[in-house]
Amino acid sequence: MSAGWAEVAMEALAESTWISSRQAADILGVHESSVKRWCNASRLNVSRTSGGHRRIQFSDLMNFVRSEGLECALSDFAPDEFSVWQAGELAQHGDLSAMADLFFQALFDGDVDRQERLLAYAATQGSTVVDILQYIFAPALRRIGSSWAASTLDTGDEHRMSGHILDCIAWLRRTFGREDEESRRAIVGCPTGETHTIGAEMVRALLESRGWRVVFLGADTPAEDLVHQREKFDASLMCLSVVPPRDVATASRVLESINRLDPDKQYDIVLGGGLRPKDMTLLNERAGQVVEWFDSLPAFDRWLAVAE
Ligand code: B12
Repeated sequence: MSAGWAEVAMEALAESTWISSRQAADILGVHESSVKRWCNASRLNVSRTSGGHRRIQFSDLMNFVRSEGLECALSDFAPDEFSVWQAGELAQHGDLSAMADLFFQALFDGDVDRQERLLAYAATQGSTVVDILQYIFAPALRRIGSSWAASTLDTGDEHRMSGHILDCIAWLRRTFGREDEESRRAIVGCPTGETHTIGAEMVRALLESRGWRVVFLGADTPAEDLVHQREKFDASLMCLSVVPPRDVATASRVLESINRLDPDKQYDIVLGGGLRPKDMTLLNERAGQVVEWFDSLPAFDRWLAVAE
């Protein structure tokens, strides 16, 4: 009885790993006619659906890649190429949740090569820098925070995994950052007392991927220095990250100081992090000017596209 159940389960598993000749061609980066030729020549195992379409077992395709010495981005992910391929298929349709789960596991395992390979693969499947920041890194950070709060990750894991994310942001910057001759300049940092720098690092990577030159000031920067560096580099944008437990009081203090130090300012100030819309209404009333605020990087990216 149980052997029968196992057989059915194995068959169901095998069934779910069949791919079409078109999908095999996409995986290998070749024309579908090549795949059909390899099937017809019995070099690649193939079955037919009742409608006569070719179906290839994913594992047969990977064995074929290895035995023929072909290039294929997925072979670097052995032995779970199939999960990565499935995550990539979803990513192509704008759903990065499966890729985010694989990435979180690679963070937990401390597998730096795999972290970068997953990001590179997501990019080949159409994910942009903004997608990666918002739908892979941000959920991973939230999951790190909640797992740490629930004691399923210890402080060492939290620090180590956050460190990996910072390294991955640096990798994104190296891979996708560009600086044009006429690059606009932005100051990016965190106000006094703020030591959560990852939101600001994400903003830096996003701006650099759009060709901005970023003057990065990092954690805990007094308002005087924000204003001084802005002036020194003639930046047209100042981006500040304010993350809980820092709140509207921190944001309000830094804006009031900037207003006092630089009453005639001609540049945009943009805030992001943990503030809520009602905090922003309060802040804008106090600051006597409209300060832009974003709790998501795609929204900031859309604002930049209009502002540029
Ligand atoms: C990594 C981390 C740390 C690291 C930071 C390392 C570093 N270099 O940044 C360290 C270990 C230093 C740390 C310290 C602390 N942390 Co901490 N930390 C985190 C964690 C896991 C990630 C934070 C993060 O990077 N978020 C950045 C991004 C991903 O999230 P975001 O803020 O939502 O931002 C999004 C948008 O708003 C936007 N954005 C962000 N900034 C900006 C800026 C601009 C201009 C724009 C346009 C957009 C934008 O981009 C993001 C993606 O969409 C969070 C968990 C979590 N839920 O976030 C806890 C968390 C924020 N930390 C917390 C706490 C309590 C602390 C400490 C007080 C712990 C302690 N007892 O010492 C200290 C505080 C330090 C301080 N003085 O401020 C709490 C806050 C709880 C609360 N509501 O008050 C959290 C939520 C963890 C938890 N579950 O309890 N932390």
